[in-house]
Amino acid sequence: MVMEVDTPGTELAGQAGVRRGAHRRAASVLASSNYTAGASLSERLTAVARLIQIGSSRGGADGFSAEVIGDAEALLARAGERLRLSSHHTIAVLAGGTGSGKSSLFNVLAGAQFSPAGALRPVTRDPHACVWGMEGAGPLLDWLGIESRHRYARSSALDDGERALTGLLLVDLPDHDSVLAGDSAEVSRLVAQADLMVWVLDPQKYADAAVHSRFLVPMAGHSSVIAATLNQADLLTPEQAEEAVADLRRLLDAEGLHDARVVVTSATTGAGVPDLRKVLTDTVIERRAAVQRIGADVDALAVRFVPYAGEVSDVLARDSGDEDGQVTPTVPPASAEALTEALCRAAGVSGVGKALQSARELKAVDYVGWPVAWLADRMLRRDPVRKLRLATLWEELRGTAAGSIGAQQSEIDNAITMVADEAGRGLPPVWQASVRGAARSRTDEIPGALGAAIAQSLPAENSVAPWWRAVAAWQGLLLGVAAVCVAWVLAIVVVGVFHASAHASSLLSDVGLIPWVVLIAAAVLLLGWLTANGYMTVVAREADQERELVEEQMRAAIADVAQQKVLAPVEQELSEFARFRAELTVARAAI
Ligand SMILES: Nc1nc2c(ncn2[C@@H]2O[C@H](COP(=O)(O)OP(=O)(O)OP(=O)(O)O)[C@@H](O)[C@H]2O)c(=O)[nH]1
Ligand SMILES: [Mg+2]
Repeated sequence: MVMEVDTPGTELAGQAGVRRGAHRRAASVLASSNYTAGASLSERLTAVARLIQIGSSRGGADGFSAEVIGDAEALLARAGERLRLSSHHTIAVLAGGTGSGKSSLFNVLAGAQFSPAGALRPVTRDPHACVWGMEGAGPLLDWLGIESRHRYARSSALDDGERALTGLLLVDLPDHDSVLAGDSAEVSRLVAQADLMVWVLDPQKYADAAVHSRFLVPMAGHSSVIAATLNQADLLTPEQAEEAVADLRRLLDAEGLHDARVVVTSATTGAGVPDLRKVLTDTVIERRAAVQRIGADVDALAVRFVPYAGEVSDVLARDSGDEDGQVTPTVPPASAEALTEALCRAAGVSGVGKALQSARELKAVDYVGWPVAWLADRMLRRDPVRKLRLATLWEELRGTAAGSIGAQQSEIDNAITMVADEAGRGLPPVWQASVRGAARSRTDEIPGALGAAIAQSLPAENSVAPWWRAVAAWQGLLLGVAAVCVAWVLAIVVVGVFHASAHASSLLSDVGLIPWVVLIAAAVLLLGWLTANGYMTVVAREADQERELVEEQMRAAIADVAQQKVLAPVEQELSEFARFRAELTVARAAI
């Protein structure tokens, strides 16, 4: 039977509350498959594989339970093998306590005394199998580990009633009591490998807590792969049998096994055996038991992943978030900004900016400054100090760029911790831990990256602006004029006092010129001072603008460092979390 797929009006398209994304993907798989439930199952198994992949790289004390991951891997392996092996066969096991009549029923169904039954307990030590339609069953029997001498076939002489059972692989198991006595591995394995579990219960022990808690309860939700037969009914009066069945039904319902079929049989008289045969026939004809069984296992397993996905209600919330009902947590912008700020502080951005500004101003003084002032500086031996200051400033700048910010490591650490805490807020502990890990994954690279960020933003050298040179020429000219004036005055004084030359030009002998010349000199020097002051203001403003610009560039480069070294790994982890939830939703969403 092929179910119609995702067309308006079909049950699938109309189903409310199932993820649309899952629908679409499931639909595309369904469209290419003959097995409706199988296709859905394969998508769910793929999701389980992704859950394993996500979970296994996040183990450890705070991480995913190794047991859950291991069980998931075992389930995948088992499902893969079962689906790869004959899909034409349905594996049904007869399980239950010793003496309940498993072997007797097996023989009645098989129509021959294949598996010895008896009064000595326990009788059946090895599983026996009977196959209706042997073709292709060999590998399946190998997989189940049934010994050749315990394999029987009903391939010939199938009458009409038997033909309906073609494809059945019925297994008579050892009792589950010896399971509890320690010989458990084989029965547990076979119960896990079965597509349909038929629990053979006797009137005395049908409420056996061991069977219920160990085998039945974990299958709640997929009770279609479970049937129970109350055997030895010939030992009960009809009323007693009715009462026992009602009681068993109540028990199964309380365990969530509403769909588990219950029949009443007697292997001795054959009463009820046709009902049991019908349960088997229905299952075989449907050919979905294998798929349903694995689906039940995926259900049980997926629930164990839920604690790693946060609130169950969130996982199932389909009305919020994006189209697929998934919410991808993000790093709060305020935390990202705080991180950039902290990295800027750690890298000393404002210090670098100020140093650059000072270096510029100090350098400009040589060109734009008032020559008299720096002459005075030089004479007062202040100049070397300034030069030295300039050199060290530039070295400091380059030093910062080379990444010498080790002293600020704690500030970086604190900022990263804050980002990780904010980004992981409200997430399950395993993801909080992994977000923290992701945030720290590239911490070692940060100091170097900060240095590089600063280096790339800084000008290559403490260069000289062309206009500084023009001003320097102008200042030189003014200084020259002032010097000429001083020389002139000196000349007049010399000529006047020593009458050095009677023929001296009036320009050199006219004492009356001195005040004028002094005035010119003063004016020129004043002009130089004003020029220096004016242009130094311009230099200061330009240096300030450059500082702002460079700081902005440094901030941008450092924001990039924050993004690459901290935020990107965190965002990657958050999207892994979202992916985990999406995969879990698929794993849990049976069609
Ligand atoms: N009265 C009655 N006795 C039954 C019935 N089914 C089985 N017995 C008897 O119960 C005893 C045990 O039957 P088995 O079929 O060997 O039981 P089993 O569940 O296979 O037991 P183990 O192999 O030990 O796990 C045998 O003596 C059977 O004859 C039944 O429906 N009615
Ligand atoms: Mg037996």
